[in-house]
Amino acid sequence: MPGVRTVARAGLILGSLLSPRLAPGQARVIEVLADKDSRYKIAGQARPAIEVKAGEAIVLRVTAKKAKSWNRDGSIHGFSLLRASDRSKVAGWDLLLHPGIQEFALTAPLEPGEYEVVCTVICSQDHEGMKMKFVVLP
Ligand SMILES: [Cu+2]
Repeated sequence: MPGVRTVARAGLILGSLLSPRLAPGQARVIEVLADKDSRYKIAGQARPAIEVKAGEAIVLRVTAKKAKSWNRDGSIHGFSLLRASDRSKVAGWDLLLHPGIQEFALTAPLEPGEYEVVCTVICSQDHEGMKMKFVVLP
């Protein structure tokens, strides 16, 4: 059944586009590029970092470009949020990225402090360096 997965994914994408949580003007949109050189990039930032307020509603719009290798499920990069203190994962922020543009409606952690975004897909020999600072302000 070759078409089934495609249809399921199209449904997911359509569903997220139509979701009321993504209504324009209600959440700040943060745009990130997960690039083919295994680096996160944000336009206008030499050292990309994300700053959010505790509990802030945001829409993360990620453009993902294939690097050297990818997961069997087709994901080419990850976007996973860790607490800097103990490297534990933040619930709801363990994202797998497919080629192209994806939007995620997310809520910032309630606990202010330093976090780190890391890639969870072994995307190239430079995968280990695919990380980005993330700060939650009170
Ligand atoms: Cu990656």
